Amino acid sequence: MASEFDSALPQLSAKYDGAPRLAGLRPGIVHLGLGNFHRAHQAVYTRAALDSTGASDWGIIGVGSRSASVPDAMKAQDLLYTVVEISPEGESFSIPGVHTDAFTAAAEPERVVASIADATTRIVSLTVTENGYYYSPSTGHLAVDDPAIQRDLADAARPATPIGQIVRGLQSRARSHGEPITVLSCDNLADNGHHTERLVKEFAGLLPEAEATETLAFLERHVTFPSTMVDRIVPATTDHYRRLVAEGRGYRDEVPVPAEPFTMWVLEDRFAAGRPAWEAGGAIFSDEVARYEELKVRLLNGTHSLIAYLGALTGAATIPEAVSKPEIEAAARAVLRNEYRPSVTAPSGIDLDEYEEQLFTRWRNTALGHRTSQVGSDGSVKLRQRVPAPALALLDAGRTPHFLALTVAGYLACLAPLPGFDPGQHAAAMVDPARGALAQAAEQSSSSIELARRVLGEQHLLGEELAAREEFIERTGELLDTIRRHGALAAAAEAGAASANH
Ligand code: CS2
Repeated sequence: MASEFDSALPQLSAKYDGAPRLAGLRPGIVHLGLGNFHRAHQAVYTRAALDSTGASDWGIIGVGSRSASVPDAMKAQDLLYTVVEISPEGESFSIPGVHTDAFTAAAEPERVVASIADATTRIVSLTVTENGYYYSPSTGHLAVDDPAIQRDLADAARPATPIGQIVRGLQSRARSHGEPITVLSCDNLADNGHHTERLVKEFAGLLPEAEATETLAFLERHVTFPSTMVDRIVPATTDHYRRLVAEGRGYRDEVPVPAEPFTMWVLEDRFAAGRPAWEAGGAIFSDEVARYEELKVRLLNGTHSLIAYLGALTGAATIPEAVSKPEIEAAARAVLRNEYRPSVTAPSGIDLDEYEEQLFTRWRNTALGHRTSQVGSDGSVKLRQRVPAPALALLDAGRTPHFLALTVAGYLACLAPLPGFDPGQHAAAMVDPARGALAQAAEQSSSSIELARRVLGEQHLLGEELAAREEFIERTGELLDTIRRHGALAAAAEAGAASANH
């Protein structure tokens, strides 16, 4: 990871940066998923909480899933890294300094279990992406047949999936000291607390009978699963951001995290064993988390997906570049206003017109350079959270969700290109667990509509309910055909004309 341009500079370390970590920090949180999002979100709120209260027992043990690059780099930097806040006006730098350890689950699975089981751990939080929950997108239940879940059920000591890790850690807690704990999902899943609770309980229920009974009883009495809404646009780290840190701060940081200035965190205040005073960093404790979450997953994330697919198909490397194309902005406004908005109820105090304008300002942050390939990745799990509920609501009301169908058509054009259609380099860079299955579906299909039927109707990519809505599938197939023949902007115009005629 080391880059040549700054090799003469000192490396970020406690010694170099005047010990920015709080003195005597002790761990209270185990966090699964040491990616950029956690490091620019929960870590920043935690620092504000610790600064404001002087508490020193809410340090975070960061657990990366497979790759050792972030944990290793953090350890080489005394567990420090820089958050680079990027606004059109310039950059600002901060060092959260709240981690007390960092390691990789794949290399030390027993340690994950032991850390969750440790009595000093009172929160286990997760940012493992939509893809890390091992649930079936079509039913919402635990993917029991997935080989990774099967392995975790068979091998108590070395779980590899986050749900397996949590259950094994909680089992060990139940047996050793029985201290309460909170499981805190911070991923973009509707009703993420209940969703996680359901998967954890389903996994626990599959253990041998006596173990299942003991673990489920502990879960019932001593574990809570608050729901959360998390929001901050956090692109991937590149040399560009390493260089900004080198120039702005005069030290080398191998793992800085770029982030937009906007940040939001809304949580249910149901913690079984206390929590940091995250409100000091601006977190909102609310009974309306479900509304905030729906608002965010649909208006922000859903519209983001459409911008990413149309952008990638028209050669845009970044979200700001994509949304600066008038046709893409118009499509984004149409899907947000006419197709996502009807299915959400604004939380008290939120003005939806202002929310929309703020989203466009955030997406236009050119300095941030958030990539279309990043937002377009993992669509098979993300779209399931974003598209079906609002699409079904419109269909039930007798309306055709043209732009939601366009979102799915854009996704299929990028990930399942039919022979002879080249979606371009940004689509090729999208990563998706369903890529193999989608490529196979494309190979077996002789037309766009056949492909849409196969993927949505037979394979239930967007769940069982939408699989039964022929009208939606056909609309997706037609728009996909227009993308193939005339390009993504022509398909956006077609969706716009069809909506206007309604
Ligand atoms: C994006 C999100 O990649 C995606 O799917 O929509 O990562 C988005 O940037 C964040 O949720 C913003 O909070």
